Amino acid sequence: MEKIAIVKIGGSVITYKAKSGTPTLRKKVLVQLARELSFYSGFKKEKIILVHGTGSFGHLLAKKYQLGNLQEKQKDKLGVALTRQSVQKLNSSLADIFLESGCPLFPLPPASLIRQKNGRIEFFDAEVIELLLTLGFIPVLHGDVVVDKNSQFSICSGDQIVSYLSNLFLAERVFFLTDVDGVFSYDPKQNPKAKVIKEIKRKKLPAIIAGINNQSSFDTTNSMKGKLSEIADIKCDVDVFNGLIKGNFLKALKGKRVGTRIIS
Ligand code: IP8
Repeated sequence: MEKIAIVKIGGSVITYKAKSGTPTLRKKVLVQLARELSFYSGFKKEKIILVHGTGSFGHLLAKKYQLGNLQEKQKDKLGVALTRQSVQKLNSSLADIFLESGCPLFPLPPASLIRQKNGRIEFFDAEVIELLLTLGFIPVLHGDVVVDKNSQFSICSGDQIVSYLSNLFLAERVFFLTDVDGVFSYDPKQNPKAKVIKEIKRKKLPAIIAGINNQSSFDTTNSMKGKLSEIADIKCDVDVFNGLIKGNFLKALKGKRVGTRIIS
C-alpha cells in the first residue's frame, strides 16, 4: 500500500459553534478546504482518509439527549436517531462540496462499522476502507453515535477514529485542522501571552494534557484535551494547525510546518 495520510477536519472549522440553536455550516471554509485538497491530490500520490468532526450538528443534540453519559444505560432512541441524522446531514453537505471540487470522496457511516465498549472502540470493520483506498477513493468518516456494549450507545469522536485508523493502517502523516493556531503554552482564549508550541515530543504530551482544564461546556468530547489524549496514542508525526486560515491545509499537505508538530 502507498503512503497514507489521515486528515481530521474539526467540527469548529466546518460549523459555527456559537450560534445557538441551529446547526450552521461554514460553507466558505469547506469550499476552500476542498479546493486545497483537490489541488494537492492532483500532483502527488498519497492515499488520504478524511475524518470530520460534527460541531453544532452533533454536540447540541448529543448534549440534549445525554449521549456522552456512559452511566446512562437507557438512551433516548429518538435522541440517538435524531443526532445521527443531523451528523449525516453535515456529512452529506461536506461530501457535496468536496465532490464538486473533484475529490472522489466516499462517505462511510461509522455507526455501521464500529462497536464500542465504555465509549472506546472495541471493533472496527475497516476492510472496506482499505479496499476504497486501493481503488483511489478518499474514504470519509465522522464523529458518530455508535452501539456500545455497556451503555447501549456512546459517542465515538472523529479524533478517536483518527487515532485508531492511523495505527491500524500505519499512517505516515496525520493532520488535525482546528480553529486555533496549534497547541498553546496556555489557553489562548484566557491568556493573551499564550504562544503556539512549534514542536512537542510525544512523551511530553501527558504533562501538557494534565495542565489543560478547559472542559468545554459545549463539546461532549472535551475539545483540545480530548484531542491531545487521542494524539498521544498515534505513532507517526501529527500536525495540529488552524484550518480556518486560507492556504494552511495545502501548505501542511506539502510538508510545510504550520502550527504544532508532535513528533516521536
Ligand atoms: O465532533 C462527536 O464527534 P466529534 C459525535 O468528532 C457526536 O467530537 C455525535 C457528538
